[in-house]
Amino acid sequence: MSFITKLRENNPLIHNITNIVVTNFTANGLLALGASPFMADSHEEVADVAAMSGAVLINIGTLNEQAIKAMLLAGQSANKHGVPVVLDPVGAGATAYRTEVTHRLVSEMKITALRGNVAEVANVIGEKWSIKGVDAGAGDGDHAAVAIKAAKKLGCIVIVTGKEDIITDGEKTYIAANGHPILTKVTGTGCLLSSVVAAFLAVAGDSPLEAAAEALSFYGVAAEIAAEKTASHGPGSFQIEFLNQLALLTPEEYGKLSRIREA
Ligand code: ATP
Ligand code: TZP
Ligand code: MG
Ligand code: MG
Repeated sequence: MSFITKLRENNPLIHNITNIVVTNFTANGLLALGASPFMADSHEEVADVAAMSGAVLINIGTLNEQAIKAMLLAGQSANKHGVPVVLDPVGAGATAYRTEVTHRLVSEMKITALRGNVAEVANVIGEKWSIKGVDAGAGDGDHAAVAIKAAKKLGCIVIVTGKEDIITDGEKTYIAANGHPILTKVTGTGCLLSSVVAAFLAVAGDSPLEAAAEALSFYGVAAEIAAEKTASHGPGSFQIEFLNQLALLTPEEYGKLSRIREA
């Protein structure tokens, strides 16, 4: 059975501590996919919410000290209860603060999967890669090499996205080639993707790397269909159609269009 089928059958609860830009889009994207989003960031409840969830998503897009404390409480509770944790290190490397907070998060909790653009992932492991705010800067290094190095260093799954997506645990590596450049014209498509990875990890069983790879590929196929359907319109129409396709894309159609390979 594909992971998307399991996800839609199980409707996993996904705890999100995310940024103020993408909260609504993330909740709608998870609902469309077949998961059950729960946005909760009060210190009083995050440990309880993490413990009852299928996975936890931590996203540092709009950081503040209150949020950091909530992230640590949620992540540590998830670790205690065997709940997978996904970290999206938005803008790591853009400011010293973001880099330091990311280092603190990865050292004070066990991350199941790290998902970012190549600049963010490189900066998490102390490698220099230019970054412009929350967007990956120019650079022509080897994305797979950065991902594999990060996975080995952090001891978790690492997902580096861009034109092609790299999904690796440091030993085995998948490359997902679906997707569309218009994704870069809608804010939060990276952030929603990290929550989608969390939803797939919630139903991954013993195969988290394969579930994460399917998450990337499924997301990319949905984007391709949405881009084709709204080709004569702009990013606004694409954003809505993309939500539609996250809900409508069948496992069969996904199977036909998926372009994923082992590196
Ligand atoms: P950034 O801020 O650098 O855009 P991000 O966090 O938004 O980073 P992306 O790397 O843009 O994340 O990835 C989000 C989605 O967009 C992924 O599914 C990825 O495959 C897709 N994507 C990004 N760039 C391209 C591209 N040039 N062609 C096809 N798909 C892309
Ligand atoms: N500023 C802080 S968080 C954020 C912006 C624009 C959203 C970033 O979303 P994504 O998915 O990384 O493009
Ligand atoms: Mg993007
Ligand atoms: Mg991002």
